[in-house]
Amino acid sequence: METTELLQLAIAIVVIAAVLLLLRRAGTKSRAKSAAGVRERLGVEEAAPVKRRRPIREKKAVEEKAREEEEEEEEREAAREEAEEEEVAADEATAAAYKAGLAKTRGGFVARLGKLFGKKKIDATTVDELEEVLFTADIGPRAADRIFQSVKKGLSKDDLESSDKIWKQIRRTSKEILSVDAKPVDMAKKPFVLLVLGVNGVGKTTTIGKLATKWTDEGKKVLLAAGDTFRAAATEQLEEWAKRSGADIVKGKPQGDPSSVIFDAIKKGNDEGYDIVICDTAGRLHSNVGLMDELKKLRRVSDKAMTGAPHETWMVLDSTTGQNAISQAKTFKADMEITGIVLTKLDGSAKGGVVLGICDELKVPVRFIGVGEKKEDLRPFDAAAFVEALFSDAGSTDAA
Ligand SMILES: Nc1nc2c(ncn2[C@@H]2O[C@H](COP(=O)(O)OP(=O)(O)O)[C@@H](O)[C@H]2O)c(=O)[nH]1
Ligand SMILES: [Mg+2]
Repeated sequence: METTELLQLAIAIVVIAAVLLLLRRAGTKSRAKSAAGVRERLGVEEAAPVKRRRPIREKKAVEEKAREEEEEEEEREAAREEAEEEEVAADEATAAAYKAGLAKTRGGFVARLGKLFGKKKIDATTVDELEEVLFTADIGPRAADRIFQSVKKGLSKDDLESSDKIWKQIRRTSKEILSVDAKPVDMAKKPFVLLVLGVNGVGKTTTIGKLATKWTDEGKKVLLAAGDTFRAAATEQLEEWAKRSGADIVKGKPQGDPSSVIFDAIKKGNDEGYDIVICDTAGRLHSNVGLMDELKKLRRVSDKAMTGAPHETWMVLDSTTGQNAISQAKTFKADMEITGIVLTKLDGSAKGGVVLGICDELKVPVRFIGVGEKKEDLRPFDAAAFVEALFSDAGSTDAA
């Protein structure tokens, strides 16, 4: 073949290829057009291509999820608010119980202080009178002096002219005195063994009954040990509390050995999976040397029944006895390890300020306060709530 022929052939091929290409393109376009035409005629919208359908579904799912999360967050918020309201209500109940329990004490030395600072002009004689009121207030001489010095030395001359400033200082120092540095009660041991002691009639058995009620209500398995075998009535009284609270009890023979009752109770507590064993004890007068020996023996026997027991030893003090309660606590503490104080009968006492003296002189934490004879009349001690309630009628109520 000649070159010209070859060239012509090549051109023809290119032209044919170009024509074929053009024809294919036109075909696709007209197919699309006809489909659009049919849709148009039928009045239907073009369905979203498969590729685009998924993002919309995903978008919807994301929106749905966001809405669900928002609703969940709203629910959580509502629950939080409810819990906070309950907390406030619980605090209000505590504050009310403290306030009622300290009414008589407020009528005592706090009212006298109120009269002092209610005067139009506070001057040097007011400060002298403050000293007198504090020292005769059943709060113990050390606590009285500490509060007095904090006012006299801690405030400037100008501040001393303001009753609000003086009240604030009294509040602040009282709270400092009451905030005894102590480890919180560790009830993790099983059983947790609590020994309760104190002189006759201070409220040991009643306090044990209230504690048993509180702890059984919390779902704990509680066992009481009737360690006061000197008086038959004491065991009956504890039995009554056991029945009322749903706790179990280990009793001894009348006039029997208290340490054998406590030994048996701790053993039973250990063997039968009790959470708490509370041991009641007899409390003849603290001047009775025999009692101290007896109590020391109880501690030794407890440790034999379960190494490390008792885990806490609480002394019960009757606030109506005022400074006598401080001297009782001092005598006991000289001989025994005391890890906590329960101060009873605040409701009937004008001498509730004694708790200041107890905390200041003994440096033992007050664990609970008794504000009545009923099972619910036992409150965990709270220094801030105590100070608030004690001085609630007086001057500025700003927290110290
Ligand atoms: N008003 C009041 N009375 C209490 C309180 N605690 C105990 N009592 C009463 O004090 C009396 C002696 O209590 P009790 O538990 O038998 O003292 P115990 O001898 O130490 O065991 C009883 O009449 C109790 O009802 C309290 O917090 N407030
Ligand atoms: Mg008793």
